[in-house]
Amino acid sequence: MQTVALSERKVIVFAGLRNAGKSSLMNAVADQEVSIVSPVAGTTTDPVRKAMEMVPYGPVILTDTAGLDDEGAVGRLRVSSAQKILLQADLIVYIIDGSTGYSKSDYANIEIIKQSTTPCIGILNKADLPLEPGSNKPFIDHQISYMSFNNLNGDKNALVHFIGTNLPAESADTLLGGMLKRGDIVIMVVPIDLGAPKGRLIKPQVYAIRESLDSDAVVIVCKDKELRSAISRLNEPPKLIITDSQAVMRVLPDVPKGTQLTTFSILSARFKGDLAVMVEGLKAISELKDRDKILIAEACTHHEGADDIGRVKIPRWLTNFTKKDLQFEFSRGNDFPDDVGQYKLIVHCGACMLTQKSMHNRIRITALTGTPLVNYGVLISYLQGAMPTVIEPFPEAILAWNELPAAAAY
Ligand SMILES: Nc1nc2c(ncn2[C@@H]2O[C@H](COP(=O)(O)OP(=O)(O)OP(=O)(O)O)[C@@H](O)[C@H]2O)c(=O)[nH]1
Ligand code: SF4
Ligand SMILES: [Mg+2]
Repeated sequence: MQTVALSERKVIVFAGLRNAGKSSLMNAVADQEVSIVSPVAGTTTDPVRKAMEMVPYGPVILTDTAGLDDEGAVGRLRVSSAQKILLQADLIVYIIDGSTGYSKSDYANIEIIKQSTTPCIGILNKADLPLEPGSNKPFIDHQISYMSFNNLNGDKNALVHFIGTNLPAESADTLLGGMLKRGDIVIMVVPIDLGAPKGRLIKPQVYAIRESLDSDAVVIVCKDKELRSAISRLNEPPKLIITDSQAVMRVLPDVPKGTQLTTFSILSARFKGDLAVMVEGLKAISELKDRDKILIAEACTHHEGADDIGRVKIPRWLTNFTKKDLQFEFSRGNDFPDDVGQYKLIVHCGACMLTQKSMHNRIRITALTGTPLVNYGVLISYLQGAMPTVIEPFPEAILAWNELPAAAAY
């Protein structure tokens, strides 16, 4: 059976107040007891996730959350965690207990969700019980499409259909986004050094190979020291060379005239994030001062090697480049801080484990505070002097580069 990476699945989040029936609904969609259901308010504390194929709507991750009205010091932490999960949603299913009616807090939550960019649908739950008149008001007032349901004998197929048909359409974007056509030759440079994961390729490399094959392009994969020999055996120059960021300067002298060059990280910045925003973020580097705080954000946890890219190399390179006494802080996994405004620069990882939606939300939160954001690849190419060569295939990034102040554009 083909497995689908978690980051490629649509994230459906069940949200609402305590006891609304969020866990019961998630179980109804999953058709199994994934999350604990009980009459005790506040049963679900940490998010509960279930990956499934929602036939015929595609691969999804169902996510149950703590009630948005949880109380006390720990309760408030749960609410904050649930709110972070909402930011990652491709679709929010907001549940109101129709037997008790909506509360002010339901109304306010739906108002906030409606102002965000995340699609939301409603469920008026416990429809087997007498419904409180006007329970649907928050949905009606905010033009949220909703259905009534009950977990005792409600039609589960109708529930799945309602959710499935409201999932946002597949993003048309891909890593290579129309860069290749039939017969083009693309060379991928994949250094197999100590930093490379044992026995496998990283996700952007795998996706780039697959997308090139889908475009009927010819793919050659080699290490940096074999690049010159690979090119010399071709009858025509390759259309595109994609390299690991850390090998870009070794690759650059071998790139034939007329061949485009970019890096896997630049492609990820464009696919998962916003390449122009990240190029614009480079302007912060020439403005950094002693004791400025910089956040290095990694979207997953992994074992930290002695020369870890995020923990060790990037702080070292940035310090050497700026010659400033910078203060580095680190975040991992879901722990992206709320108060990003305190940082002079955010350096984000390639986000291969994040959904496009989650990364866009991080960019949006950061942009609201005016904090510059770059990713590892954009930063590394910049520090190595490979800009703007590696962004030349992307006009929106070149435009951003041309608008950088002179001090930042080398
Ligand atoms: N009558 C009726 N009871 C329901 C229905 N859905 C859920 N319940 C009951 O409502 C209570 C709360 O259900 P949960 O699914 O645990 O609610 P929740 O929103 O996950 O609650 P927390 O995890 O505490 O935030 C349980 O006793 C369920 O059996 C329904 O459609 N009809
Ligand atoms: S790029 Fe980010 S999400 Fe991907 S493996 Fe590295 S730290 Fe994890
Ligand atoms: Mg629950």
